[in-house]
Formats: sequence, structure tokens, C-alpha cells
Amino acid sequence: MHRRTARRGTAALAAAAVAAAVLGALTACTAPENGDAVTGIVPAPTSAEYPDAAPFRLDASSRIVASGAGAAAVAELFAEQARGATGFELPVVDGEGGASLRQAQGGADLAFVVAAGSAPDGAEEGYVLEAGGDGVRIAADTAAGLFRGTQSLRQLLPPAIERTDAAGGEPDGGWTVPAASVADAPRFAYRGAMLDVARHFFPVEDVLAYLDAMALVKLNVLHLHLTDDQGWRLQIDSWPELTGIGASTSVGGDGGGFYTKDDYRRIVDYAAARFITIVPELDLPGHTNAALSAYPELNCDGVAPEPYEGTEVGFSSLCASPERAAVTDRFLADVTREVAELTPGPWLHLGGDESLSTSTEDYLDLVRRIGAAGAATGKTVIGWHEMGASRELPPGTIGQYWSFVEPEGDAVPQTQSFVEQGGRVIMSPADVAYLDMEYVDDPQGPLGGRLGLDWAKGPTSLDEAYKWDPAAVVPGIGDDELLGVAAPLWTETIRAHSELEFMAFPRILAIAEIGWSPRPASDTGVRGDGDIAEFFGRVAAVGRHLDALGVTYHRVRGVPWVE
Ligand code: TNX
Repeated sequence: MHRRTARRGTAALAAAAVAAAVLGALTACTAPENGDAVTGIVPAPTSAEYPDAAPFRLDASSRIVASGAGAAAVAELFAEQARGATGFELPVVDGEGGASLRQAQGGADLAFVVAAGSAPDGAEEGYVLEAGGDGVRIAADTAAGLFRGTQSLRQLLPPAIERTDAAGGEPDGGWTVPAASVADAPRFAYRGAMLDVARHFFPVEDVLAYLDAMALVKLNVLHLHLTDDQGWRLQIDSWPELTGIGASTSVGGDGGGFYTKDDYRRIVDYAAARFITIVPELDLPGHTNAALSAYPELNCDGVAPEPYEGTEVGFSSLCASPERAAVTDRFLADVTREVAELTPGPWLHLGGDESLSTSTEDYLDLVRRIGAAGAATGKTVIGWHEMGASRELPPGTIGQYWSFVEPEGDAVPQTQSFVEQGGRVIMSPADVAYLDMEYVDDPQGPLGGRLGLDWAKGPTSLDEAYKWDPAAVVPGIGDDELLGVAAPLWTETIRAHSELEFMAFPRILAIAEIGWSPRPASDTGVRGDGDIAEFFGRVAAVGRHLDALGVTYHRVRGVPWVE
């Protein structure tokens, strides 16, 4: 057998992969076959080597030895899933209590370690993973880093590890992990997905399933677009009609829905166990027909509009007039406070997009008041890039860019404005990162209908989602000014969980890799054709995990999907 390490180009392997990682070299990661499965990690680790050596074999005697702050909880979550798939006992034992790794009859233990100085450069979410005949060791500086490492381990195991019952028995070749040496850390701190639960409502279970699939590819933020013209989806005690009236509709009359505070806490907790932060968005001052229909006093004319079930944007707004200032400011203070109280994460997204029915003067006045209400909760405000028109943003406000890879209109100065005011930027160019754009081959969705929109430069292929550099979109906004990237999924055309997954997968894998993996060495920072082919191979490997997880995805052309 030869040493099976895939690497960018034909460069010979350096002996010390870990050293290469520290130097920032990108080592690609198509791992060897593992039983009947080809493995490969998405997003590509900073460095991964697969030496020609004995694999690790998980068996009925294997234990997880956890040590360091938070390691036991990460180990339990991993063990819970692996027990379900394998039927093994997989006890989690305390490494600090003197338990040491042992090898048993061909099987071996796993060490999950949180200890300072473990991750490459001490990176917050970084980790190292070693696998071989004598065990698996994942070590990180933080529990978050350890968790990210377990997601690489998940992908290196046979896809059947995703099953929830052990009925299928052992996969061909057993529960093995190829001998591997991985050193890894993310490029960006914020690697997000956004779900629009306002145009169509998605129940808690759908969101939890999305979180689980996000975790597999190391995404760490779920931005919930909780309010829009067609629905207000979060219980607010001080303004009960926001959901009493404002949650009854959705696009196309498909029925309403909302999250109670307990529902929302379930989402937050499930996400937190996976080191995913929930970013709630209240879209203000536009996109507010649902709120305006619930409370006449929020309207300048004092008349509540009818609930809205169409797909137009830009027609609604909170009232900027001084006669309504007291009630509008009380509304802003109440809703931001109640949402902030439910939100352990540092961010509150307050929208700011497409306020097309207000004058510039009124928009700037409302944005100033919205920002002040958000900042008063102690959270850092995030806004869509139009909010950058304001020079009175709370210090450190984050801008989310949603123009194109070739920016249009005022998107450049508006985005730069956030940095000028001490903030940073999240990149979501609509022509590459919007998961609600049609696929290029215009397929039928799982329920038979055509899905998606095409306003962002037409349909978006998996290649297009992968071939762009977040640091090359807006002049002056490079890696240091970027908080990260995010892939929004708007749901005007999407009514069911299977449709949501179909639009997101596999394109969300491209965004996850852009957010995590090192910037490619090319002059442009954009991945080339060779990179695409290599990426597609790993996407196919992850596809087998998605199959086992029961995720509905689009088998886009060009990817060597396994039947
Ligand atoms: C633009 S992007 C919107 C949303 C739509 C989406 C559809 C942004 C901040 N606003 O209101 O749902 O396009 O693709």
C-alpha cells in the first residue's frame, strides 16, 4: 500500500503535517477508503494526512476518556450518537480521575482533551486529531474546539455512524477510522446560516435538524429571521398580539405559527450544545407589516393594515413621525429587551434592509432609534448593509453585506461605514451565498414543484457558491475587517422541511468551507478548477453522511455521488 494523502497539486508530502498547518499551508483532505466508504472532511482542514498505518477500530470495549473543562459534555454528545448507531456501550470516563487510554483486543479508546496549548496557535475553535491502531486523540484549547474535532471524527467514521438505531449492524470493514493526523482551525469566527421562518414558519424540530446538519460542517451561527411582513414568529409578552394576530399568516396562505419562549429556549439550548450561537433577527423598520397589522398605534394613520401573504418587499415601515415616537420607542425597547433576555449570544440582528417606503431622513431617524434600543440591551447590533447609511450606529455594529460579488449601488460605502464606525462585516453576497436562489439545472424539488428565486444574477450552481473570496468583494474589507460569512435561506418559495434542506444542501457546504478553510494561495484567493474537483469528491463523501442522516439534498451534476 502507498501513503494515501491527497494534496493540492502534486507536491510531495512534508513529513510533518502539523508543522505545515502551523505555517498555514493548505493540505487537502481526501482520505482513503474506509470500509465501503470514501471519507473526506468538509470543510477542508488546515492540514490532514492519512499515513499508511493501521486504522482505529471502535468496538464494544471502546471508552471515551474525557479531560479538561467541558470535555465530558462534548464526549457525551458524541457517545450518545455513536451508541445509537453502533449499539456499543461507549462509556465516558473522567481522564482526570486517573483513567488512562487502553487498547483492547483490536479496539481502542478515544481521548477527548481540553487543555491550553493544544490547538494550532491556540485558536479558539482549533483542534488536533490523531487516529490510529492505538486510539483516537482529539485535543483543543476549548470545548468548542474539541466539539469541532469530533465533527471531523464523525466524517472520518463510516456514514452509518449517523444512524439512530443499531439495527443495521456493523458496516463493511467495521467502525473504523483511517489512520489520520489532522491539525485544524477556522479562517473566520462567524460561520453562519440564516433561516427565514417568517415567510414560511418551520417548527422547532425542523430547526433542530438543520442545526445538526450545520454542526457536521462546523457552522457556528444560526441567524433566525424571526419577523417579516408575512409573520411575526416569536412570543413577546408585552405585545401579545404580535403573535396573536401577527403570526397567523405566511406566504401564499400556507398557515401561520410562532415559537413560544420555551420553544425558542429549546432551540438555543440545542444549538449551544453544538457550540452554535443563535442570532435572532427582528427586521426593522421595514418588513414590519405583521407587527403593523397587530397594533394600529404603530401606524402613522392609526389604522392596522390587513395581514400580508404576498412576496413583495419594501412597502411597510414603522412610523417615524413625532406623534408616534413614544409608542414606537416603547415597542422598540420592549421587543429588543425580551429577545435579548432569551439570547445568550452576543448579537442582536435588527434588519434595516429594503425600507423603500420611507424617506432617507425618516429611515436614518428610525435606524438611530432602533440601534439605540438594541445597544441598550447590552448586545452588539447586526444590520443588513443598508444600515451603514447611518453615521450614528452604536459602536461596533456589524454589517451584513447582501449585494453581489461585484457590488452594486451604495453597497460599498454602506458596508465600509460599519468598519469606519468600529464594526466588522459578515459577507453574504446574494449571487453566491443565497441558498434560496434556483439551482442551475432547475430541478423539481422533493415535493414536485420548482423552488427558488433568480433575482440574484440568475440561478446559482455549486461551483459558483464555492468560487469566490469574501476578502475580495468590498475594497478595504479584508480578513481583518471580516467577522465571517453567512448563507441565508429565504423561504418565499419554500414550504416544507425537505424543500429547505434541498435548497441548502449541498451549496451550504461550499459556504461552510469558504468560512472555515484557509484562503487559497492563488493571487485572487478564489478556488480553481482543480480545487473544485477535489472539493466535489469530499462533497460526495459527506453526501453519504447526509443520506444516513436523512437529509434531503440535491444531487447536483458534477459531484461523484455514491449510489
Ligand atoms: C432580499 S436580502 C431580501 C429578502 C428576500 C430575499 C429573497 C435581504 C436583506 N432582503 O427580504 O426574502 O431577497 O431572495
